[in-house]
Amino acid sequence: MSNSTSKVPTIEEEYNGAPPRLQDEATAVRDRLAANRTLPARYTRRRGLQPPPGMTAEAFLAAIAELRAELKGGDDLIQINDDAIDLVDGWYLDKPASTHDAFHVADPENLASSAVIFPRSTEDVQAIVRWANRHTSSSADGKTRGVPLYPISMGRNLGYGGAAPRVAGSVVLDLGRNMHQILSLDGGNASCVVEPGVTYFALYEAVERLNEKNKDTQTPLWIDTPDLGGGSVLGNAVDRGVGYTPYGDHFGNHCGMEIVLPDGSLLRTGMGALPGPDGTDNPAWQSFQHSFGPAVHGLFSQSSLGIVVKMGFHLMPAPPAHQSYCLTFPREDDFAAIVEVIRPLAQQGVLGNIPQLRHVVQELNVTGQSRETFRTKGGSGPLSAEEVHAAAAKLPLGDCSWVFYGTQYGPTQEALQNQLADIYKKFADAIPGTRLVLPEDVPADHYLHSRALVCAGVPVLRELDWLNWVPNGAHLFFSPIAPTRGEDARALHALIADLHKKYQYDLFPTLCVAGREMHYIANIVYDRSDADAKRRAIQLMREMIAACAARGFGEYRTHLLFADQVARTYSWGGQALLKLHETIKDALDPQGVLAPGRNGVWPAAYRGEGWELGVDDVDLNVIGPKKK
Ligand code: EUG
Repeated sequence: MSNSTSKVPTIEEEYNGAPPRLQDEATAVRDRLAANRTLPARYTRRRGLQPPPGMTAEAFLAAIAELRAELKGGDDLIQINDDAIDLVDGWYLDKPASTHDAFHVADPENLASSAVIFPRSTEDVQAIVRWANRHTSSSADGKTRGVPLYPISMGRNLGYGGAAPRVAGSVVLDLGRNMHQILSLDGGNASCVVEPGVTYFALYEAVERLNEKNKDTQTPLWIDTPDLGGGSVLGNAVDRGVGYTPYGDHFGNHCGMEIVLPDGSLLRTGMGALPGPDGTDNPAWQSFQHSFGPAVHGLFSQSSLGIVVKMGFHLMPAPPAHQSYCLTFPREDDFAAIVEVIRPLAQQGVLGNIPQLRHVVQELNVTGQSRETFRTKGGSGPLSAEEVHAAAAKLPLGDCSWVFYGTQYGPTQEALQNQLADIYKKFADAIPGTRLVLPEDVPADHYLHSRALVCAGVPVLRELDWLNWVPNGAHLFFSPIAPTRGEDARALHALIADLHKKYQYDLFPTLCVAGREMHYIANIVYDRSDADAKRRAIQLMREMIAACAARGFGEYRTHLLFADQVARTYSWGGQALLKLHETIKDALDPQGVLAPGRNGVWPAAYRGEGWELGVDDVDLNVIGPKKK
């Protein structure tokens, strides 16, 4: 619980806590966010317990009582979200509200769950899935469906829906609380196996201990972390999240999963499908991602086809030397040229990692100060370009328009200096006014130091500072993919910038640029207490999704409430992809118990009732089937 007089617990005290090295920083970040909150810390429910759709509260509570008896776990294993359980947004390192979306974009009760279950084991998860299939109700047109379950790992998918289920009244399976063991850490194979509740913070600490133990005999290992370290390693990977070392493709670097299928049976992917001798795990389970026959592992990422309870990952042997740096570019319209320089460098493997290209406005918000701190011209709404540049001029990087944050890895510092000189020259030749900035050139609290840690696999908390931009800060990510090409970059950026202007939002573009594609991440930061700001954020998302799709740009991931719209933009061949997703969903989960609606895929027992939210759905305070 947030309590501004107490320290954030450490990871030794609570599995969801902060690493000891970041305890004071975490406490300060939390208290700063709390000071910017004008909303009450908790909201009382107005709608009371929301049972699963089609089930009465009585039938639901009777089913829960049966499960409670079956699990023999006592009261700690199941929380019923009735009037006794307030909605608490909390903050990032609290166990984020598994009652609703802590970063609600509409009424927080619109995505409220009916109950939260905290399974202790794979067997518990199997029992819960079988229970959900036994307790059926009827859809409006008479189709049989089970209790909707919504599995989360840490529930920290903030900006994409957090811990909230897509169908209000679903039962959240909070896997993290009781399933947070690192099941294996194999220095020789450079791999690990984790449960859903293992955070980047926790895995980092464990790998550091292993490195210390083996320091005389083995190259140290790195993990790969996204921008924030509190998330689940497994959860982020199944959502196809991104990190910044050479192992930054999290799903791509997984190796082997154990999965509870929607009928409660168990599956192992990869070499784990072949039993090891005498009941052991297959010796190559964390060595080879594939098995034999049609590949199925992809079916379990961004999906509702199974609950991943164990997942293996490769770990990167630390390079002897690494060097982070930034390059600054003076003009707004240098953007396309920057992207053109990155493409060949990334394709040739000259760039060491997935760099971030950020607009200079992020130099402002990552200081953790509010927008009003930088306002000089009066008024309200987004800062003007003049205000942004005037403020940037006073910050360590000075005035510029774009900042490239890169990292090189290599055998020696000398080799890295040569690489840096080559990279700088490529940019400077194409873009007049390019400047190179090294960590020693900026103060200790500059963001470059935080990036340098992330790019060396050290998880941090720094990116939360964005949220102070407005009071009650929350955010939504808009995350389209575009080819790494100047003209596409320019077109995409123009579409997004125009719509931000129309809906009066500051535009915060961060691009993660690879050799052939780039993830354009626009972070929409809004005030959770401001109903008008929320409505504008929703309209902005809806119009960006539609306008980008019309130009061929589609999202790699999205918030729950926009998933239907995004899924339906992938419409080639008469919605061939969505049709296949539905066919597979119906075959594996005929009663639709697992995460109905997740990523836009609705089970047969929900289709045709009007659950899907489309471009015109802007009022999201109450969501549910629309009468046809
Ligand atoms: C970020 C990157 C992401 C994402 C959300 C946020 C980075 C923000 C590449 O994917 O999905 C600074």
